[in-house]
Amino acid sequence: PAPVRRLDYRPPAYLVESVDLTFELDPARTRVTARTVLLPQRTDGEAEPLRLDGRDLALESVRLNGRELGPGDYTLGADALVLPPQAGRTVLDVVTVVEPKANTALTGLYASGGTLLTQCEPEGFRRITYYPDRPDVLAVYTCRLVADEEEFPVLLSNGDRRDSGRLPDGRHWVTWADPHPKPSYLFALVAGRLGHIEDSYRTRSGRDVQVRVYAREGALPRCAHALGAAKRAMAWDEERFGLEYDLDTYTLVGVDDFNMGAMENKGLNIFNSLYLEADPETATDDDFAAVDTVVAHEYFHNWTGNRVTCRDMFQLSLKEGLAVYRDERFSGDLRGPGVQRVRDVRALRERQFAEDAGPQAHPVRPDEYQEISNFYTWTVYKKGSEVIRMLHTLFGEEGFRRGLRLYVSRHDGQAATCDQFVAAMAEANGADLTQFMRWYGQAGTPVLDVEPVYDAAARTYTLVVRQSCPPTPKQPAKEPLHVPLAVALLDPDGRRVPLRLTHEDAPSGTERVLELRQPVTTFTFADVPARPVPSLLRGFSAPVRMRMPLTSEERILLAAHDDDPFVRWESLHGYLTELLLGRYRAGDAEPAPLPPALTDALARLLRPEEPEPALAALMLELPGFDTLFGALDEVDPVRLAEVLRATREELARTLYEPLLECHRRLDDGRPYVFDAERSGRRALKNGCLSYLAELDTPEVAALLHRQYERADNMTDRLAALTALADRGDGDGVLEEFGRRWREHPLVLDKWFTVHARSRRPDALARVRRLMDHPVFSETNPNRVGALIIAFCFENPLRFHAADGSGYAFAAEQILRLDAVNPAVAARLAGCFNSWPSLDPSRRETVLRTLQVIEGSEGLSPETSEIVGNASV
Ligand code: B3K
Ligand code: ZN
Repeated sequence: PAPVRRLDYRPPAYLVESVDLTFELDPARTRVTARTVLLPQRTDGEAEPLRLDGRDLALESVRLNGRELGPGDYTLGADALVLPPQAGRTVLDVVTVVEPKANTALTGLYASGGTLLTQCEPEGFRRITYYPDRPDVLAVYTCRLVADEEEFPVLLSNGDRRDSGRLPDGRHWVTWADPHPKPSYLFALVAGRLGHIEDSYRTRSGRDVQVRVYAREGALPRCAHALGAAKRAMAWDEERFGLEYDLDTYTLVGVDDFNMGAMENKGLNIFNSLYLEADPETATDDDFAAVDTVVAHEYFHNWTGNRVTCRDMFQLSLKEGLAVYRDERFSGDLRGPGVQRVRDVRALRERQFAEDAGPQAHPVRPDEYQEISNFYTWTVYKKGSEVIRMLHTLFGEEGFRRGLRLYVSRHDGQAATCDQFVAAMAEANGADLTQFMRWYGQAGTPVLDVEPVYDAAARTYTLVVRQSCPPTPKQPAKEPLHVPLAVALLDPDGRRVPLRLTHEDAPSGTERVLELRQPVTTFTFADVPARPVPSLLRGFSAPVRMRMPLTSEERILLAAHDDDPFVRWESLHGYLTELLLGRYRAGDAEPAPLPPALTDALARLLRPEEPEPALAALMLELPGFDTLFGALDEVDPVRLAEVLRATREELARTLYEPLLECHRRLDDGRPYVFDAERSGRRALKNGCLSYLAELDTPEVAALLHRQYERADNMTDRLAALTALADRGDGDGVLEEFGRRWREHPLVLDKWFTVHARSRRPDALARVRRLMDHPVFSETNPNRVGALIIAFCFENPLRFHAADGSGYAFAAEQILRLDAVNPAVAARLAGCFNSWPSLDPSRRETVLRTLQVIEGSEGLSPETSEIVGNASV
């Protein structure tokens, strides 16, 4: 199919004044009656045909301005209903029938257990009725839901509840009205037998908002944390940006079958239950934190996404990058900004950098797509957030806030573009961001090569910074970017040096944001009494790879003394990365012993004096497989995984006593509470446990089993289970966990994943067996994610097995799942994106596998696009 191109954008030929929907809900056959009032837009020349999007709909009837139309009056295609041009205000009544129960793609109207619900972003509304399904058509909606009262006591839609009543046949109805004009992708309904918990929130201007969380009755006791998160997010957005909620009710609903994490439908946010349910017994600290982040993310969309929406789907990062930026800041305020920053940077570098270096690389604002649902990517979300963070770095808190306020007030009620967002930022700060806009258009991860020169006689310190960016698909050549580079210089004792550039009269501050615009930029600092240690890219001030010659001593100094948490982490991480890459490159040669300076630095993290255990836990972790993989060519992934494992074991042996001691000290028996301090201590404690599990001593075995048995919370229990899973003595515990949680799919997912990631030689055989487990279901994205996707993405050792069994498994599952849920199959198909960096023999196997998938009949457009890009 021909791709959709950003530059082909044309304003809509018809706008919509209002939409009135009636749903006669039935899991097998739901009738949808839609009255749409349309207004033609072209005053110049001829009016255009009235084209309404629609997919997989049974059309029952069409009336145009009250007159019933026959098949001769319109054209009905596979993806549109086209009527002749209309000159004036047009009232269209369309009746369609859809089959929610048969809809396993989980887009449009579908069933999750006994609940009926919709997912419309990006193009699900066209699977409900014929409509101009594009984000720049904003309309006011009313929605009447009619359903059996027994089966569907709760009937929800956007906006405020207006009216309700009973019908003589046992059905009841509820009418909802949403006063805020919205694009169709923000429409939603939920119908089911659900309970709720609630609280109220008083906005800054004194309005009371009912905040409710709906879920299955049995899940309600686990929803209190999400309800609290919603209120925290509401308060945060008022405090930070002066943005208040705008309806009388704010409703969150959790469902078990959902393609993504959640969806920001106006006033009716719908969540994958994974991001709504959390209690100490069933959820880990990371799960609790994820609930905070995802709830806040959807809430923040109310202004950045809903009140101001996107002109077209190419502008997706306008709302997603911004909502991610806002949820990261929110989470940073909850758990400590430094720790949050390191976690966010780590995720970006492991996932987005890989995406940007592979066959699916695309700009933050893509230029073309075949399937927009494939563009909810790390790049659009996470790199998009980094681009916005750079604006914050350039303008500071106040300047950024001014820019955001201007953007929101100027475009409230509109469908906007990335250009308009950046224009508001520029205008509010009197800045020229023309060059900065390239961050939106240019794919690939830029590289900064930094060359430091210290001149002792002149007491100057010079940084020569060269920027470049590797070619990406369809973008062979790149232009220089506008890059903020945050720097400080440390003296040999780790103290910051006052900064004065040679052309300045006096020093100002000890931390600066330097701005790069040219391919090569030189900064010379004056009055530098001794060779300093540079602390560069502080806070990860730009999403780049930085190469800088630092000695091991300098890295250790930064890791110990820098006051920037990112630089502390990065210095050690860089050191460990070099070490591991060196060991991999050395092949079979006996590795040099670990340098004592490094093991001492790691040991220091385990001492009681370490001020931030959460950061220490992050610093203690070895670089992930994907980070190392991304730095190599012609990789043998099995050998790389083995280097990682062997180094972990060696570290555990070297640091045995300090690891045990740190674990003992932090295992303080206090009852579980989820907060930043306690979860940080648990992270460090369990980091120690995970290293120790590499060793086969009776002491370690006892420790693991004791923690598993005595844990009063899932964080500690899962840590012990994970550590035991690769060991000979782990089987009993694995079995116990599976039995204990067999009624609880979200917890069983953790168990599936432990099996999927296991280093054991029979990991794939066990994954296959678990696909027959009564709780596993190929129609549930969480189950598939926990077992099949986890194996293909997170078990490099077994996925890349030399006999090709992992690749064959992936291909078989992609084809099977594609018929069930193309979005899930397309996600899984991404497991082959890394093939260009594999060794020649695996490369060949992957290419052959991709060809087989590509050549299969009836492949969905979603999966075709991913596989097609990968095999070019
Ligand atoms: N905006 C939704 C994305 C839904 C896309 C489904 N294919 C979730 C979010 O980012 O908030
Ligand atoms: Zn979002």
